[in-house]
Amino acid sequence: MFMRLALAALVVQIPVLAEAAETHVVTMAASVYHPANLTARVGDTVRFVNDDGTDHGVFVPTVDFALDLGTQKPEEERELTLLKPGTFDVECTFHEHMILKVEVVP
Ligand SMILES: [Cu+2]
Repeated sequence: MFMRLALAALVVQIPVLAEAAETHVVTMAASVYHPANLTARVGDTVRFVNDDGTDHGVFVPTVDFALDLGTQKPEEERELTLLKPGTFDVECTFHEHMILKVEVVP
């Protein structure tokens, strides 16, 4: 009986222990990022999917998070792993109105 309870406790704990990093999909379509705001955890990945008929980009001007994933052609995907907490903006190098706000929590 005790053994069975102990096993049950183990099974219940597994989902907590296995809280794995997530992949958040952000699409580029009709020249907007969707969603436009994203909250994610350190270790998560953001996958940018160009579902549009035109080129887009992922450019981060925010100090300490700066990067440029380059030109993303229609149907191309790029991934960005979130390495530290904080907030930063993603802009498209081709369309200045395209903005994604990302909050990375510990
Ligand atoms: Cu764009």
